[in-house]
Amino acid sequence: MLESDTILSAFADGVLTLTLNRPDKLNAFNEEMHLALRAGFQRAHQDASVRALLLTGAGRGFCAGQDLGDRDPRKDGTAPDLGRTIELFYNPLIRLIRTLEKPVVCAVNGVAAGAGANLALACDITLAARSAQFIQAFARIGLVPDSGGTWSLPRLLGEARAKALAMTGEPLDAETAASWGLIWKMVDDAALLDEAKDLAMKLAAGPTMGLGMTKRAIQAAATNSLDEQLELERDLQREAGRSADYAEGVVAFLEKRKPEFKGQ
Ligand code: T3D
Repeated sequence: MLESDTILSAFADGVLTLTLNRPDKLNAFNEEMHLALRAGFQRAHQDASVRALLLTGAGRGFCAGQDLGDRDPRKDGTAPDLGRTIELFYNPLIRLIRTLEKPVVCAVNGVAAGAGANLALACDITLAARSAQFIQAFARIGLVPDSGGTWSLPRLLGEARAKALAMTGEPLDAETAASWGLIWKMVDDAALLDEAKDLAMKLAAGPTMGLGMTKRAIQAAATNSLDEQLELERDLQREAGRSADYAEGVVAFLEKRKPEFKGQ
C-alpha cells in the first residue's frame, strides 16, 4: 500500500480501516490523499483477508471535498481542466468503492462537503455523527455535484430534494439525512466510531461472498428491469449456493449454533 500520512490505515479482525487524515483542511482531497486512498481500496480488492472496510475522517470533519488551495485561480491564470481531475481521481475512487464486493461502512464524523459528501454516499452503509452535516458545496463555487452525487442523490432522495440540496448548497443535518433515507443512521458523536467498528466487524465475520453478491444485485437494480433482476438473483443464488459459507450457515442452523463464516 502507498505510504502517506494523509490516509491512516489499520487492519484488525478482517476490517481495513482507512482514515482521511488532513484534519487542518477538514480532510480535503489533494492528489497525495487521493492516491493513498485509492491504494487502500485496491488493497481491499486484492487481499482476501480484508472482509470489510471502514472509512472515516480524523479531527472535526469527515471530508471537505477538493482542496481548493490547489485550485487558486490567482496562482495560475489559466482555467484548470477539472474533467481531467475527475477522470483521474474522483471517478476511479467511486468505481473502486462500488465494485468492491465487500461491505464498505462509512462513519461520517463531521462535516461532509462537496466530493466528501458524495464519497460518503457511495459507501454501502453510512452512519453519521449527530453533529455531522452533508453539504453539496459545489453550487457555492459554480460547480456541478460530482463523485456520483447527481446519480445517488435523486435515487436516494427523489428529484425534488436532490435538486434543492444541489442547487442551494444548504447543509443537511445528520438527523434529517437519516430520516430522509440518505444514510443508514445517525449516532451520538461519542458513540459513532465504536458503533461503526462493531458493524464493520460483524460484517467482516459474515459470508463475504454472499454479501458481495448482495451488493452487486442491489446496485444492478438501478438499471435492470424486474425480469433482468430476477435472472440475476437466480444466477447469484446459484453461485452463493456453492459457497462454503452457505453450507456452514445451514449446518450451523441445524446444529443450533452460531455459524463460523470464512468468507469463501
Ligand atoms: O477540483 C476538482 O478537481 C474538481 C472536483 C471537485 C470536487 C469538490 O469537492 S468541489 C467542492 C470543494 N469543497 C468546498 O467547496 C467546501 C469548502 N469548505 C467549506 O465550505 C467549509 O470549510 C465547510 C462548510 C466544509 C466547513 O466550514 P467550517 O466553518 O466548519 O470550517 P472552515 O473554517 O471553513 O474550515 C476549517 C479549515 O479547513 C479552514 O482552514 P484555516 O482557515 O483554519 O487555515 C479552511 O480553509 C479549511 N478547508 C475547509 N475546506 C477546505 C479547506 N481547505 C481547502 N479546501 C477545502 N475544500
